Amino acid sequence: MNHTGLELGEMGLEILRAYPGNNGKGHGESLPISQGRHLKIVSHLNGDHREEMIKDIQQGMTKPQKCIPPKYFYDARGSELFEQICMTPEYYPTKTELSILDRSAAAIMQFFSPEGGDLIELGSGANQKIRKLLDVVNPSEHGWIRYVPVDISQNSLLESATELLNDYPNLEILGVLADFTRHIGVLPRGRKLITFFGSTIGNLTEEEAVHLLKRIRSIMNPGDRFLLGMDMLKPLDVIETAYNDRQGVTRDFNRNILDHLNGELNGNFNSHDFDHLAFFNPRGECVEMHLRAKCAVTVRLGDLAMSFDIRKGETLHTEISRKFSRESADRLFRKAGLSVARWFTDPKGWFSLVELQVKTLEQGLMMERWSEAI
Ligand code: AVJ
Repeated sequence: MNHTGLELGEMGLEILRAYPGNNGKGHGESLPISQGRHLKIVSHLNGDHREEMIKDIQQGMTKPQKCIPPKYFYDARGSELFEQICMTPEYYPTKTELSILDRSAAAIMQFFSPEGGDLIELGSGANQKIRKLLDVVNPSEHGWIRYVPVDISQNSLLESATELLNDYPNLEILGVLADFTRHIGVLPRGRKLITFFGSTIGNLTEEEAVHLLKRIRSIMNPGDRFLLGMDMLKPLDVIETAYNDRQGVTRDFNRNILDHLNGELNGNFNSHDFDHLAFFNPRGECVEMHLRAKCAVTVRLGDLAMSFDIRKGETLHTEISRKFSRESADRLFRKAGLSVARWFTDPKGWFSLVELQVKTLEQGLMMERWSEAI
C-alpha cells in the first residue's frame, strides 16, 4: 500500500542487501536489486529475527518475573495502537516533544548550513518529527541534506520514505533496514546529525542505554551532533495517567503483544485473560507495564515446543519507561563519553531534547580534574 500515489518504479527505488560475507564476519557486499535516483534502501537484516524472538521469549518466560521485551509491541497493529496512544489527551510525551521541536527546530537545523550532511533518524516512525525539522529549512537547501531513516520494518520504512519524497522533492533518502540496538556500525560515517526521538531510550535499562550510547558515540566525529529525546520526572499522577488512558488504548497496546506472539510463534494466549497494569516505580524512576493474569493460565507456544504456567495474579512484565532527571541524564552521558552541547525543553520541563557531542579530550581531562578536586 502506498498512500502517496507514487509508483515505486516511477520514483526509482533501489534496494541494496548487505549480507555477511562467506567468512561470516565482514560487512558483506551490497547487491543492487533495482536502480533508481532519489531513494535507496539498504537492508542489514539477515532474517535471524525469528530465532532472536524465540530466544528472547524463551528466556523471558522462564525468569522468576516473567517478561517480554517491549520491542515486540511493534507489529503492524501495535504500531497503529502506539500512534493512537500519542493522540490520547493523557499521553503528553509526543505532544510535548513536538512543541519543543516547534521552538528549537531552526536552531537544531543550523547544523546543515552551509556544510550539509546526513540527518539520521533511529527508529523512524510517522515522519511527524522529521517534518518539523525539514520545514524550517528552505526547500532549495533540502538538497544539502540526506535523510537516513533507520527502521526494522521494510513496509513502514518504504511508506514513510515515499511520503516524504513526495513532499520534499529535493531531499535525498537512504533508508536503512536495521535493528539499531544491534547495527549501529552500519550507519554512514560522514558529517551527521543523528536523532533518536520519543524517549525510546527510556525502554532500556541503565546498562543497555550506556551500551547503545557508547555505540552511537563510536561512530561520531567531533563536529557531529546527536539529538536525544528524553521524558523527564514530573508529578506522578501525570505520569501514571499517561499510561492508563481512559479510552483503554494503552491497555489494548499492552495486550496486543500477546496477539503478536500468538501470530509469530503459534501460541494460544488469550490476551483478555490479562489486565493492563501500569504504575510508577519510584526506586527505578520508571513506569512499569505488566499484564496480570485474571485466572490461572497455561499457555502453549507451539514453535517453542513449550508450555508456561501463569498463576492467577502473576504478571508478565512488558515494559519499563524511564523518567529522567538532569542528574540521571547527565550521569548517562558521562558514562557514555558524551557531553551536552545544548539542552532544549518545554516551559514545564516535562520533556527534553538534548543535543550531544562526543566529549573532547580536554573536556574529559577537565572532568577528571574536577572530580579529583571534590
Ligand atoms: C515509545 C517507548 C517511548 O515508553 O512511553 C507508550 C511506549 N508505552 N505507552 C513510552 C509506550 C506505553 C513509549 N515509547
